[in-house]
Amino acid sequence: MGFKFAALSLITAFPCALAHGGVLSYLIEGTIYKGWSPYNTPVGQTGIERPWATFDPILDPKSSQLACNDDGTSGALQLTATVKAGSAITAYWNQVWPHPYGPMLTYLGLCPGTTCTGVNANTLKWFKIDESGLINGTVGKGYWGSGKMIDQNSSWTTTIPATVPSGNYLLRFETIALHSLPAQLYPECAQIEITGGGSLAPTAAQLVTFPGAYSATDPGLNIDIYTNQAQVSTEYIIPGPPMYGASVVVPPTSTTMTRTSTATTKTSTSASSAPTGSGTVPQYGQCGGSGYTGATDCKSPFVCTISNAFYSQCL
Ligand SMILES: *[C@@H]1O[C@H](CO)[C@@H](O)[C@H](O)[C@H]1NC(C)=O
Ligand SMILES: *[C@@H]1O[C@H](CO)[C@@H](O)[C@H](O)[C@H]1NC(C)=O
Ligand SMILES: [Cu+2]
Repeated sequence: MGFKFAALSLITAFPCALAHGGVLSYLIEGTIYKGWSPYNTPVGQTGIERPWATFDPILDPKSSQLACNDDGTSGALQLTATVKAGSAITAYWNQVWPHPYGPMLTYLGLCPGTTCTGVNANTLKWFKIDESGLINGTVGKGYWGSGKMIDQNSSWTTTIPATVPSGNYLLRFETIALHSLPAQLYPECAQIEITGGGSLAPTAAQLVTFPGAYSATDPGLNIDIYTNQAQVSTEYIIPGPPMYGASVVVPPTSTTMTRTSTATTKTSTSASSAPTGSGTVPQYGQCGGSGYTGATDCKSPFVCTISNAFYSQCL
């Protein structure tokens, strides 16, 4: 894919088929769950991941495959993992994931009824529970969520927010590669049942469909990382809706930022009286959260907003 682009040959040193892939397994509370193996026979395959057919990326953001890859329907021996709200899930991509430029995103879609098995992923409303875009440096030369994924043994760990209502969900991990245009989208889905959940439902603005959530003209997808401008720009807008849980607005001071664990259970949407405008963190950039030590002041007119205990962003 994309080998006609001159710049790509500098980055991709191995054949196309090896340069793509997807999520092959999951780790949930100490248990490893098999994903899907697209190049093995489907007969007898059993796991929590929805089946998918090839390592190739999806290049059309309006493709029906964007929900759970091709074809993303339940397998004959489909399993569902039980996960306690507030616990972590790690997804493992094929080693070594080759594309270090682009964001990581994780979504949940609530299934109607008592199981996701048989539910068409295109009918779900999805909300974003985790995202990582340009972490530092510039668009052209910086450190991205997907670079961090590679550094983490080609894996990504997402915490299911404790506030998410219990129920059956499709969990959609996605990595987007920006080394060529059009952008390469790599989504896969797993079936999980969340137990012990909270009562904070996503807002209408946080809910999207796949396809529907993205467009080829989104600034986070229609982006050329090889331009001169990209070598100096530090702004990147992650595609998709605002993050789930980002409804509590707090002043961007470090003392307030540490109070995230209590704030996430509130549903207040009252506007902050915090000053804005003097900061450096762009829209959707991280500005706080447990363990975060970077810049906390948002660019005008954005306000540092808690997503969860580990993440606040400028909205
Ligand atoms: C970017 O972040 C990574 C990981 O935190 C770090 O290793 C690297 O030194 C940072 N680079 C810059 C330019 O700050
Ligand atoms: C790295 O990922 C592989 C799966 O791709 C897994 O089997 C292995 O245990 C992981 N290694 C570590 C140190 O986590
Ligand atoms: Cu690839």
